[in-house]
Amino acid sequence: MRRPLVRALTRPLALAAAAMAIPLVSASPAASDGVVVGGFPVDVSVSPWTVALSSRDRFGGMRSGQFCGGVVVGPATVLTAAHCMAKEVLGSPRVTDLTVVAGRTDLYSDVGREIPVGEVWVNPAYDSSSNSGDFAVLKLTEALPQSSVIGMAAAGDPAYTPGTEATVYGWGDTTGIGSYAHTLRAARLHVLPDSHCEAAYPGPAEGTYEAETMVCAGEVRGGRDACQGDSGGPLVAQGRLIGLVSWGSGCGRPTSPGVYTRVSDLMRVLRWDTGSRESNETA
Ligand code: 4AZ
Repeated sequence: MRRPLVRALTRPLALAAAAMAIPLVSASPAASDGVVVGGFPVDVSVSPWTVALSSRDRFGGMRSGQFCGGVVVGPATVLTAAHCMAKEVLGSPRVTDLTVVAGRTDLYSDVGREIPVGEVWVNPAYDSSSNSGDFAVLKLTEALPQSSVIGMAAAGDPAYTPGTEATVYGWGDTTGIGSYAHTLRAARLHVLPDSHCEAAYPGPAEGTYEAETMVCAGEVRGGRDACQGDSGGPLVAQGRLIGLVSWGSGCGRPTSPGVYTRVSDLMRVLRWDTGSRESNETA
């Protein structure tokens, strides 16, 4: 089902963005992703960098139109999963009301802010068959406060060390069978050795784990995991962003850990200056 891997692309964001049309592509029904099995409720004030991606036109207004998660990494810069921007998710023709919902714990409420997305840049090296390079950058039309921004863990950061405690956040499926949360939830997990995901996802049938571009996280006994609807949301360790919810086989299964987009690899692709909180794109 998922094929071998691809190359990683090191094109600067500004150039790549200029070269691409950045359409808000389209997609399919709510076949999107969800999060957090085995988690607990949290208020968004404890993780203000966790945002919901929304399109009411496509997903309806009930849960504020939420269909994926996102992470604020600069006042007007949000990361999400590339697969959240796929036409299978957003439908075709593309949605025109893509917004980021910030500061809203309960999607049934109207607390917080809804900020229209101005530009979408999908990693051109994203491979939908292997899920390698699963990230996209959204530029917001209004800035969020610096207090909403989380720092990213660069290559070599100890936060990536297997055994490190990590937390994933989202409004996704809490059961694995389509019970989407309307209030934000979090689950405590651990960074797992790459060998766990290499064993779980050795090849096409279940997907292929690629250590350079992905992070393996979960619990050896299962139970706690991201799930459908959580995609694009944050995996945080030691106060820094290490992953974006990307894929996995089912949710919370003991031998099928969650797979996350590796943030240090994404920083390399974006040529993100670790000394600053905005990408070179804005320089
Ligand atoms: C999904 O479909 C998805 N258990 C996200 C994360 C995981 C599985 C599926 C990991 O978006």
